[in-house]
Amino acid sequence: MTRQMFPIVAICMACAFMQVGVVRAENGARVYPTPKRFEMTGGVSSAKPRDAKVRKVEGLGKEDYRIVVGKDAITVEASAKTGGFYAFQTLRQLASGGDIPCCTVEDSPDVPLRGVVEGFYGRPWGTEGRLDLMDFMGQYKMNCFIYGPKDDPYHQGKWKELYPESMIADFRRLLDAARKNHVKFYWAVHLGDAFKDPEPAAREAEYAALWRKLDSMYDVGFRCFAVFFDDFGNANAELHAEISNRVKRDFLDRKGDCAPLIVCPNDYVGDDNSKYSHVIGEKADKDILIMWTGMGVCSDITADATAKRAKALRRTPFVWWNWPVNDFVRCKLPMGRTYGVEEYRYPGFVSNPMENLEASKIALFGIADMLWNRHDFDSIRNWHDGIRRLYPFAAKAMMRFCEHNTDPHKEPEAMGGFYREESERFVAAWKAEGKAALVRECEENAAAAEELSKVLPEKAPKLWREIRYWVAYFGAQAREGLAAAKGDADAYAKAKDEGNEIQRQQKAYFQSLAPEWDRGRCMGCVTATRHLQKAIDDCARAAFRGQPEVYARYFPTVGTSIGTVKAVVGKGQHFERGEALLVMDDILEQLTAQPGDWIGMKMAKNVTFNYVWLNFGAKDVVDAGRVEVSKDGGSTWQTVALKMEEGLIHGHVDTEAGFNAVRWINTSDHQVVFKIVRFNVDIVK
Ligand code: LOG
Repeated sequence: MTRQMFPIVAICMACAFMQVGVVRAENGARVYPTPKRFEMTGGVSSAKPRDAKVRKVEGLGKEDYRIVVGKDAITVEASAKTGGFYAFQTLRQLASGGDIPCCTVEDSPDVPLRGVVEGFYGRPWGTEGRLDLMDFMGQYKMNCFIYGPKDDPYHQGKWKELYPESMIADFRRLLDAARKNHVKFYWAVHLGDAFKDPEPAAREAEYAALWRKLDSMYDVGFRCFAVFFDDFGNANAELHAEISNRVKRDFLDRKGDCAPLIVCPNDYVGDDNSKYSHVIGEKADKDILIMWTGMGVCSDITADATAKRAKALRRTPFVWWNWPVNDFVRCKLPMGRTYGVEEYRYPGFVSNPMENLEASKIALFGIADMLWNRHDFDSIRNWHDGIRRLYPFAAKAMMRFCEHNTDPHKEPEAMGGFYREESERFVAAWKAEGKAALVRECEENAAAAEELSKVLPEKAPKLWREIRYWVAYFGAQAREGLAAAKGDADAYAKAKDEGNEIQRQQKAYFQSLAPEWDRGRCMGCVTATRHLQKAIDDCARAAFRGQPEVYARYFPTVGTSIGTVKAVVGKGQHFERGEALLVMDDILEQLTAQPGDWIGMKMAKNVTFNYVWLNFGAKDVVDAGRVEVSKDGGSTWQTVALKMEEGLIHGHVDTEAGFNAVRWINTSDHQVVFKIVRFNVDIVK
């Protein structure tokens, strides 16, 4: 057999091997993603990965490879450069513990397109983040990155405008990094409700703008494209199929060197019950990949639901998995294990992560493994190994932090059942032992928070920048728990105030970084909300029963008659309580109030207010109702006259009156659709 070296593999090996010391796997020879066949043949090799002989062979897929590590030689077989590159990634991990063990490896991926969609709302990752991600993806054999951050105006909104020069230069760097890591870098355009004017001339003008934009991206070097229609009112499946087909036929096919088109439809949720999915499935060309998020926006991905959706779409859906995205609960960090996806022959599968890229890597480490080799995927082992590998200097403390920070939902039962197990070990202990378990958990959590705050700033500065307020809050929460368990009112108040102060600082930090459009979306930070916080609150209520003033000032509540609000507001997390201010966080969901529907807040015990500020952003909503206040926590209400300006209602209420609840009520005879931009009161000192 003729021996052919792939120059690219040789170059990669030379440059990447200089980094070997960085990738210190503490778990011996385990390779991630788990190879399909891995056999130790005994002893260690004297050969180094750079000595590997690479042989081109026929009969293997482009990403497949074989490795034989013998006593004094290493051979690699692959049919294409990507296989060689992946073989090298495997060797690099094998070499991370020093000598390479003698072994044979035979490997190939399950899912053809595996990776990440940058598809969340919030601050896009930026070029440095994406460059770093390209290396991470190469290392863990992910091959598909879709660029579609909701808050890049050139992707959505102002998509007709061309990117400024500086961003073009950044894209070139990114494409280069993607190529080196064998990642297909898709650029997605979000068409929103463009093309809605059915006049042929208007349609053609939209197409002309689209070709101009796509051409400009092609000239930058993009060969992989996607079109998004998600989260807009216009659910016209015929139109979306037509646009998709024209992008494919009149743009991609004519260019001749582009990857198959990926489309995120307007209806991307559910099984075969959606008319839209049947229509787009029937009309869109068969080789267009159509995305789907599962039975809910965030959901487990079952084989049964996939098969049903496939029937409607006339093709297997390309999964857009909304995990570990947190744009709808930016106060939380989902850092739990990867599970809930059933085996299926998906043509592609991408994860939509958090805007906290570094903190998302634990999930991505799991997803990479799951997509490569489903059969040998061990969710728990992967999670532990991922944490050990990414943060070996603080693995135990990180594990504890992650264990308590996994659930992205406020009220998981209302989210189609998709919730992530959180604090499971503690829950079992709490049931069996009660307070003793809480004390033990909180002592260890406090120690973990302290250790992380000592180690991470130096060893993992990028992660630290993202999670430091959560780590601090985790510590304060632990002290709150200890104080509640002891019944120490002073310590409890101190810890609570400390937690509030950390949340305040997190918001200030967030807002210092956030562009104008994002400032209002800040939610502070919370940890271990699903079980641990509830146990702490129960304990506090019991401990301070005779003195409600101790804890009651920390428990304001949202009151409402609107079902969707009931579903999204969790206890206590929805408030920022400053010295003189109580703010209800904005609620991302669009709300509908029928005549008589109301939404309001009730102060904690002994707290009263004297100023109300309510921003709905729209005048017609303000005109449809009025503000009422109550002195008895909402049993009886009285109307107050406030100023109304455009979307705002605000003004003083009598300081002496002792008002402790406030609500807005729809007094019109029609329903109103609205968003709460801001709802706050000034607290009387
Ligand atoms: C958006 C996505 C967002 C995610 C989670 C899709 C296809 N689109 O409900 O941009 O990050 O939910 O909030 C979405 O999932 N829509």
